[in-house]
Amino acid sequence: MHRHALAIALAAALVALSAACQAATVLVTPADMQGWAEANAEGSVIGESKKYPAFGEFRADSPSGNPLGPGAYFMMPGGGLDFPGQVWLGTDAHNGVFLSQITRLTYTHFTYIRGNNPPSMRVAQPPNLQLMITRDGINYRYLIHMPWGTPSWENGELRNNGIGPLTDYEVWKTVDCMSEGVWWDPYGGDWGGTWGELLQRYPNARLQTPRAVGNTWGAAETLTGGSLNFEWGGRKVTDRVTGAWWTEGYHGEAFLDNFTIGVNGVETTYNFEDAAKPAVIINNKAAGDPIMGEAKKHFVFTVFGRVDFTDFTSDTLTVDDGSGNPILVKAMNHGVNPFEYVKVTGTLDNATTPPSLSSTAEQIEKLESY
Ligand SMILES: [Ca+2]
Repeated sequence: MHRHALAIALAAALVALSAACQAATVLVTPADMQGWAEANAEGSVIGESKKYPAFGEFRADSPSGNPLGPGAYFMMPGGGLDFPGQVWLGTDAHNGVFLSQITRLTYTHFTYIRGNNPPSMRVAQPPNLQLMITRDGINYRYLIHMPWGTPSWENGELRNNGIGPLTDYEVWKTVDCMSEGVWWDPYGGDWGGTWGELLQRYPNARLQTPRAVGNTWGAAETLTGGSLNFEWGGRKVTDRVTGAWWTEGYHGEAFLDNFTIGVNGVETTYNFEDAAKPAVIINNKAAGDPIMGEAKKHFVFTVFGRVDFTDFTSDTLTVDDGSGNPILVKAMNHGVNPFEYVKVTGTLDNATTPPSLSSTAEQIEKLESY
């Protein structure tokens, strides 16, 4: 696309943009955190003056295949064998929600295999979801979800010192915290179990703002001050339940995105990006242009076309604007049918064949006529 055409398209897109929204998808950027907070703590080794910096940041780009790409939240906990570095991204927006009201807890991560000590040893867990709750309005508990590993029981207690399956590294993986992995309750007698078992254990538990901002192990604190956090990097070096916890994120690197929480069936999805991206209208042919490799970091795109039967499922559809250059649209429960004309806005992945657009049902508009 010529620069001139891009400018015209941008102007048109800004008009179209103002008509959109009432979104169940919330854009989270450094300029508008929507209640999320970042925090990190450097790692250290007793007797060493050297520190092991940990950091997290919103990035414009992330590896191909991110359902809400290209931007995402990058996490790097660093090292520090005695006090491992930590990266936190959390919110208190759901304070007061009962666990029994939660109907969905999913997120997507891309975790590099390298890390640990030696570096050839892979990190044991991806960035994981952690919840501060009260079980009765008084007593706090802290719940840590561990997606990876094969849990086993010893003397009625959970053990989970496994690591992720090779197929789960360096690809975008969506974790369903209510059906996968194990919830660990380290402040409640080192118990672990499934989400269903957790609800039986704490039937009246609800998310609760921590007592203080901090990361003291065993205290009702989180480093973001929020009750719902993603945290990566072991805060406790070794635990009798999990084994060597420091291996979880030690010297690891990962991207995090696409967190969805459902409360009584009402779902909110958080899209982590470095900045709000204006929408640009393009024809389908332009989606395959090499310039899109750069442009996709700065814009979302709107395409038009007729839906055909190619790769048609409840979550995917293909649009063709008549140019013979189809675009695959990925949108959960999109609700459109073959032969309908649609206008779709989303994030572009030009590295796929055909190019693909990650979108949502609310970003798809059916057109009366073309
Ligand atoms: Ca994103």
